[in-house]
Amino acid sequence: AAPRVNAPSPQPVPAPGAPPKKPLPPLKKKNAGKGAGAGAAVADAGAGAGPDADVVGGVLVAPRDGPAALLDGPGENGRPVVLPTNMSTDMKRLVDEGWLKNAFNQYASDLISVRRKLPDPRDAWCKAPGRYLPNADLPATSVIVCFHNEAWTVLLRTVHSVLDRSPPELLKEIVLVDDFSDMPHTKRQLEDYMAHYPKVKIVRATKREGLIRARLLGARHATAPVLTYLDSHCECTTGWLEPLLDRIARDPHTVVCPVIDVIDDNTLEYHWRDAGGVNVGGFDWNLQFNWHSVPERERQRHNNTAEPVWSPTMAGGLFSIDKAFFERLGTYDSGFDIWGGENLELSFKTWMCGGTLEIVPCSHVGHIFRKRSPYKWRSGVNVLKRNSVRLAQVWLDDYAKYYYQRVGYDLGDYGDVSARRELRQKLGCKSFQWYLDTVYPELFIPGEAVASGEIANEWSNQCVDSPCKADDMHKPVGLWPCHKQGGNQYWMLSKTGEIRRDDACLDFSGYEVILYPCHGSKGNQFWQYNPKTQLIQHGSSKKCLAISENKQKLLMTECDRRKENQQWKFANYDPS
Ligand code: UD2
Ligand code: MN
Repeated sequence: AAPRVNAPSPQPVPAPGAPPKKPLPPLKKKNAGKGAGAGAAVADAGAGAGPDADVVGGVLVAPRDGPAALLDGPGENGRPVVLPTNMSTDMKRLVDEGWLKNAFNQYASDLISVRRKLPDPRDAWCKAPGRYLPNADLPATSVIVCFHNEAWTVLLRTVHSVLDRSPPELLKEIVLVDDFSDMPHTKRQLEDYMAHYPKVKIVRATKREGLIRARLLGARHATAPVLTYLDSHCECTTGWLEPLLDRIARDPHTVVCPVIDVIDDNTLEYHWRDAGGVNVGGFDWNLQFNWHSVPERERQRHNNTAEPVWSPTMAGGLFSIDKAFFERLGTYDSGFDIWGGENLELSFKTWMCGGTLEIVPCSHVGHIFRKRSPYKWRSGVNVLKRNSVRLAQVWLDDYAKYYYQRVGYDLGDYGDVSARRELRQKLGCKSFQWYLDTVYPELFIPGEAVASGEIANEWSNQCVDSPCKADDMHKPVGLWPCHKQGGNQYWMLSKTGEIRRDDACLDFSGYEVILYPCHGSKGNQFWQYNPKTQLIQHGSSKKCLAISENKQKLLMTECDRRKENQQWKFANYDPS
């Protein structure tokens, strides 16, 4: 089950078996003139792959050049597909089935050409003559796409967008790695279809490997000097590849990511952000990836917002890397299972072992972000935690403890990491301290906190509780029976008086206590804890944090040290 939104969770985050979803960076819609559905294609069920599609060997093959009829088809130019509200029961059933299997609107996707046109989201800076080395001087790449039970049209659209929008001399091959799918179309039908595209190789895992080992399998079949990884629900836009390869040609220690645009999970609309809105990657002490705006010190290194920017981490799915450099870095930890953590592993070691990680605003690739994971994970193991513990054990040095605090110091069985430690040793990589100081100085370090752990009210046995996801921002903070497992009940009191977890701060502006991104200027986010009276007093309002009579709600009230509903134990208080 997906983690609940807006409700406090009794479990420490991340919830086992369900990948916490990345908060999406705020979007700027650029396709003009589109209010509620205006300009959207209202598709009818008969649209299919278009009138001019060829049938080859019983399989629909997309036409070579988008015929005029397709230019205005559903979803063309990245427009949204809006299904009619008065669907027949049969259609509704199909739509529901599509959502169930894929966690996106497969029905809508099936109406869109697998070779639809997209807007060109590039900044003018990107198109200046001579901006990149000539193609003849760029390395060719193998594009590796791993999938486990991907929807047919979505997978094809990924492949076609690569074939159609990559200069042939730069695209050596597409390696499709089937991670032991069982959807019928992933078998013979896929082979028959791809037989018409000689650049596409299909590699099959003989058991479920998970995306990390599937990517390694793909790399073993790749023959180009550069590897480019994409998820199986992507669409590449015009000119996406050259700016990536250009960076690697200039320095093969540079690992590059395109800007990841959002393909709407419901309408498949292509949303893109301009160069000024580009974000870079970070992480929090749950070892979860997150997005940030480009920090000031990085902005100052550039004359134009379209220039490649340094990023502390990558989202994980979409990047290019020099194959030899990837191998020198020891590729991925093959002990990582199914999903998660590999993005931070590669990010940390790229920086710590002599490379650079960049986001290239001239390269845009769309991705369908899903709100839940549609496929099966391993049962009985918290795969993500296991991966994260391996990551922490090898790369975080003394900082690993901040992650362990979050999981209540319960590391579980994480296998053997000695070979990965030797690798780090052998490569002579820098310390995590160096990484934090040099690459990610913005990160809040829990060690600088005055108090940390749960904020418990003994009278009610309730603790302050929130998953602190992007969805929880600007909403009231919750309560939940204290569970002593960290996670959603792990808070820190910073030296400057914030009560925070990572980038989320307790904030009071006169109505309710809400979560708000930390702004660092005290005001509504300034709290004082008195361990003697156990009062938590708010700076600007002078009110105190309390629990309602029915023990269900947090509220702010006139301070009174005799009232049990205002007394809090903030764990590990140490003002020194
Ligand atoms: C993000 C990344 C994803 C990966 C993940 C962390 C982006 C846009 N996406 O999550 O690439 O780095 O974070 O691990 O940056 N797959 C398999 N076998 C499996 C599970 C997944 O082949 O057992 C495939 C899946 O079909 C997809 C890819 O791996 O093509 C990534 O999986 P996802 O789309 O569920 O991950 P996502 O985008 O939530
Ligand atoms: Mn994905």
